Amino acid sequence: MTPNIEQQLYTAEQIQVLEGLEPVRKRPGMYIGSTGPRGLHHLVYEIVDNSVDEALAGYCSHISIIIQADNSIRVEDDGRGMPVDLHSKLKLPAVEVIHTVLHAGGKFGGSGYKVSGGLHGVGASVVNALSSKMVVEIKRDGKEYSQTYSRGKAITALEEIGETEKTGSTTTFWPDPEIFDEVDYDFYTLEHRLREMAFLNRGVKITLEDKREDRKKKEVFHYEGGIREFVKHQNQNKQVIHNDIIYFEVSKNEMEVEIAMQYTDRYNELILCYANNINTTEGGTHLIGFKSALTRVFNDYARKNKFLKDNDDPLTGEDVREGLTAIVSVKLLSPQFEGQTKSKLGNSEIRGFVETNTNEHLTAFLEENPQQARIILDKCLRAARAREAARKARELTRRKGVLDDNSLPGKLADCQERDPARSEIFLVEGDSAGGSAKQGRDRARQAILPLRGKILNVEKARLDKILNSEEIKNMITAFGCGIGSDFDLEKLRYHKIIIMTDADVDGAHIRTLLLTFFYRYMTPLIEEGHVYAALPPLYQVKRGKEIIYTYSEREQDKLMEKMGETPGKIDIQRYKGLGEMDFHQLWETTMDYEKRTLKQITLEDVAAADEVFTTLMGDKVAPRKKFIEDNARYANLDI
Ligand code: 0RA
Repeated sequence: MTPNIEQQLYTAEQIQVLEGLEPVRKRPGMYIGSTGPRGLHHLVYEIVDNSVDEALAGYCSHISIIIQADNSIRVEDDGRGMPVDLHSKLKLPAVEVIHTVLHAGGKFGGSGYKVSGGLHGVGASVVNALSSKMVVEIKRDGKEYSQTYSRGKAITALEEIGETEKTGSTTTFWPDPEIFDEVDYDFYTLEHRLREMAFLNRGVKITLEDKREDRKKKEVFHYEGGIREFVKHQNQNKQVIHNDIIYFEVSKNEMEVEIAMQYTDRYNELILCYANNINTTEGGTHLIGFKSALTRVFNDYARKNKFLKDNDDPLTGEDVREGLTAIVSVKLLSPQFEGQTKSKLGNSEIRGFVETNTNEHLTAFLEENPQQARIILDKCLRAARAREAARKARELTRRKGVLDDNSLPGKLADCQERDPARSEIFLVEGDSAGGSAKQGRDRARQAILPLRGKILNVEKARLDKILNSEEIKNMITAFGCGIGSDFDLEKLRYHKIIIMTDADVDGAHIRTLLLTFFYRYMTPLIEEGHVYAALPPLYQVKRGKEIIYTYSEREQDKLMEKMGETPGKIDIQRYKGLGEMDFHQLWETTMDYEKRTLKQITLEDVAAADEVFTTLMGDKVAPRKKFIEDNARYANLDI
């Protein structure tokens, strides 16, 4: 059957719509992940990525990012300037095609080695689609050009606006308030990613400046040492156990691997891996290659140099990674990203490439540096002995039933519900608040586990000791999903784990200890968003029969201001702890599904989290003091 004219027109129109940027505006999440803060910041990375590509091609040395007073973003580079010549088919300047046609990036020949790519090169056109306004200025061939776009379309032609000796590209964009929940950039989020970019692309100078009122600030990221300085940065608050950062870089067959590593006296490992500057948090072939090489090289060296006797068991992967900080960065032509969040590298050729080169260079390092090799090997052997002790401790506790879910701790007041998705558990500071919580709760769906005082700082203990801590054992049994390498999220008995501590320094400390434990030993709990902090009120304000609770100093100030307008006797109570509330008040203010505020704990970034936890929980005092001072003003708002 021949389609009628209406159908034909409809089809033609559809095709046109698909070529433009309408789909991006219709389903922004598909292109930038979300329309929340993450997506908003992602726009910046897309634009910066293009300038980084220009830097990697060897034409650009400085990239400047400015958060302007109106929350628009200006990205300037000193590269060749985007191409302005006419596209042969579309009869439009190349720069216009780059900004108004989806997937236009990389089509204009030339730079060749295209390595970066945020959500993989969707780039400038997507940012244009999601901006109420975008201005691109180009300096090249002695001239200066400008073109303005809005919501995916060019709204001016490309104009010549002057003459210049310089070259480069500048993009300014205003994220569309029709698309984004809130347009407010966070300096620290940008700072973190841009510093990372500067580490990963040594020599490129990236500056970030905040020009907003009361938030003025400027940072420069420029690392001639590249990822060596990245390792140094990650280890700055840790005790390193040997002097040199082990480093190598190999480029062959259109693949590139760069690795930097150094051991600390910690018990946990931090391996950050990247493919084309993208943080592959789910790992992949590069990580597998690196890990296999590591285990093999240390075992070979240990046997050969009699650190291990003939009948000793080999060192495990965990033994040789204890305390390791490493950056694994690969670059390749067509990266394949897999996994749930498209952050797992799939290219099989990379595995052998990384493995072979790590074997070769790490072996050479150990042979050339016997003293440092000895220090690292001693650490591996201690880890192996501790692993054996932990295995015994675990077996013991398992036999006693601590790690099974059929013997719940005595202190736990469990809920009746058996569906984890409908169940929650409150971890409550202190037995007295625990008592009120047990009385006030919704028995059907809320379980209570009181915690006595400070829990063990897992940052300073190995697994065998951790498994002997009463509070920690109670949590493991109550949650039901094991710990460390045995952890199984499927078995989690409550989908909400709610930390309820006093709104004071001790409360914050206990909360941090708990988060450290979850982060190190039950990471998926945080990754999957199961951990929350309850927000108890700071004040109760009574006037006549009216009772109002406030949850921050700011809220309290506002209320006082408002109440000041109408006279009457006001009675203010400041809560020092949860224990001062009776069970009814505790329910009403902090536990009632309808009225409470929960703050979900997210793990935006493993590297940043590792830094914070190390600073707050590790043993160097000066950086901790500085961190607390720097962040004191957020203490009541943020975790
Ligand atoms: C010349 C040719 C090509 C790109 C550029 C210059 C260029 C693009 C951008 C984007 C931001 N800053 C820039 N600086 C230069 C084409 C290269 C290709 O698409 O493969």
